[in-house]
Amino acid sequence: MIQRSILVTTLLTAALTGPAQTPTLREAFKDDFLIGMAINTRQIEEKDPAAARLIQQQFSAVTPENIMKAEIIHPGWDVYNFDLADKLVAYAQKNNIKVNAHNLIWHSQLPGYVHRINNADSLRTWFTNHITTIASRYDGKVYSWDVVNEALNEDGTLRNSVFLQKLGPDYLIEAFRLAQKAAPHTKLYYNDYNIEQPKKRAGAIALIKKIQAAGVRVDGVGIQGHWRANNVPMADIEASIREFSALGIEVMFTELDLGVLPNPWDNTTADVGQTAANRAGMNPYPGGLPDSVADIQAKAYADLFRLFLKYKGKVTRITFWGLDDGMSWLNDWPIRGRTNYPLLFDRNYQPKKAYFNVIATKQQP
Ligand code: 9MR
Repeated sequence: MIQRSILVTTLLTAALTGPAQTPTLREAFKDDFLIGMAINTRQIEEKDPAAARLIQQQFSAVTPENIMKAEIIHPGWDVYNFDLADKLVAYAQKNNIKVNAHNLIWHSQLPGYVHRINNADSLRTWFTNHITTIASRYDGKVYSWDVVNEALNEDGTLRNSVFLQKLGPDYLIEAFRLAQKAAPHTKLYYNDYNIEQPKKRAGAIALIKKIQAAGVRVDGVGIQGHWRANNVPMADIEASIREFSALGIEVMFTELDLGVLPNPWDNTTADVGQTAANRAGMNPYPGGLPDSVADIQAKAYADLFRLFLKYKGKVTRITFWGLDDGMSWLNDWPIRGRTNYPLLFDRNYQPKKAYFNVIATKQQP
């Protein structure tokens, strides 16, 4: 009897001091910044009740991982497929979650017919119709747009995309001008990876200044944040927050994940066009995340959140690129079929050590 009551007391104490008492991400950071995640089709359709509950409890913002990209939302010259995006807007309204729409102009995941347009006038017509039709439909329904995604090379010059080739360098100003007209109530952002790195950052700053100088609205910049847990460029990230916010715009971390697997290259990229073959040693943790690696990741996430809190007000949103480790794109990129662990929730939707460390940055800043 005595033993049983000790057990009950122990369980009760665990319940009170354990995860049940831990605030959720959206609660913990409610006075600091939005906390977002990249949402996929199954999650928008609430096919999995456990995932639906977790998203609703933990996140104050969502970014559609794929369904608002041109290839899905605008599959033919005159054909738009708004079904899933409309569902997403309804889902977000119901759950009091903000939508960052992703994205209007990106060289990747373009539908095939766009690649076959070979004269500049037709591409300009497509560009104008695409931005105007989609941005106006969701004005006032989504909170923000990634207007242009990944327009820069690593050296800060403009990527040689179909848009640069056919429309010239001012296509970026034009994209924001069209978005501003079509979506006057929606925040407009430029989004890219590695723009915390000095050369690419300088290119992004020049680009934003050029848009501003043209009298066109740009409200913020999204630094994607696909980094490795053992190598997060903290000094570059801090310099970027300062330099971008000095332009009078919001700074966001829009696709955060901290991978733990070996890099097949010696550079860092998030270019989905670059892939690598599998080879021995490239998938070291198929059976589970070792504690020593979980500790490195948890510390890296905590260091990052302490930095984000230092700049709250300038940093306005942190979005994770996925809900749980099982869903992450990093299981299949740059090498297919690996087992990665980049997020705060494990494959069973349980919070990881990194999650508790992130929350603790609020409790012991
Ligand atoms: O996570 C997305 C993955 O499901 C898609 O297959 C991929 C295709 O291009 O795009 C991924 O998301 C990318 C995002 O839209 C832009 N930045 C890089 C992201 C990871 O590749």
